[in-house]
Amino acid sequence: MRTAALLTLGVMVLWAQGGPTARVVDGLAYVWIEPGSFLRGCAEDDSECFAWEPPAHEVTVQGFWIGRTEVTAAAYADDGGNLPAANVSWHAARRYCASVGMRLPSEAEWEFAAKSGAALEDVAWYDGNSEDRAHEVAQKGANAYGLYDMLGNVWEWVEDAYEEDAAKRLLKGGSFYNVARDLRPPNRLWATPETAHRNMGFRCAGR
Ligand SMILES: [Ca+2]
Repeated sequence: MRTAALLTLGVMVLWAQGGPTARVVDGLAYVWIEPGSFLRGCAEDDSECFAWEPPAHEVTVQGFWIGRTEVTAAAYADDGGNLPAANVSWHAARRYCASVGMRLPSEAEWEFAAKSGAALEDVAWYDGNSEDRAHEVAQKGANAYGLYDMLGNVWEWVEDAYEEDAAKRLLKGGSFYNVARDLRPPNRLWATPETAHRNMGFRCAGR
């Protein structure tokens, strides 16, 4: 593969044939997700759906960048190394993403990028294996897009408000203290945008 690197204003972009595929912002790697359509929400053959999951419906997303890992404590506050930044409110997560020229992913983008194709045990820290604590990012296997910890470790804020309560914002993916069912990509948690908790973090996205 033909590659070249460009380092400008702290943003490094790696090109493969056809265009950029990965770049580094604020020390964190971002992966380009090609546009596509998928069946979002609770699939008809999924017996584990929760009542708050939207029914399956086809959604098309444009191409976008998304963090290869959750934002780390080192990137967020230069403290805590490769543990995910946690205890971060939706407002603070949004401010951080904006400060590095990115934004929070939409719920649809996040769900599209959460394809796993692997056994949960291989890709996620959750109630069954985490010892009730967050782990350094990228210690488990990557998902089909090369993204780490989309499922489990810390819940991840997305941009969207909860349709049933517009004052709340959504979180995705479950965390180190959730059971396997909670980690299913269509599941969601909602909280006021001021909420901060040790199992809530985020990753950034952009175009
Ligand atoms: Ca996560």
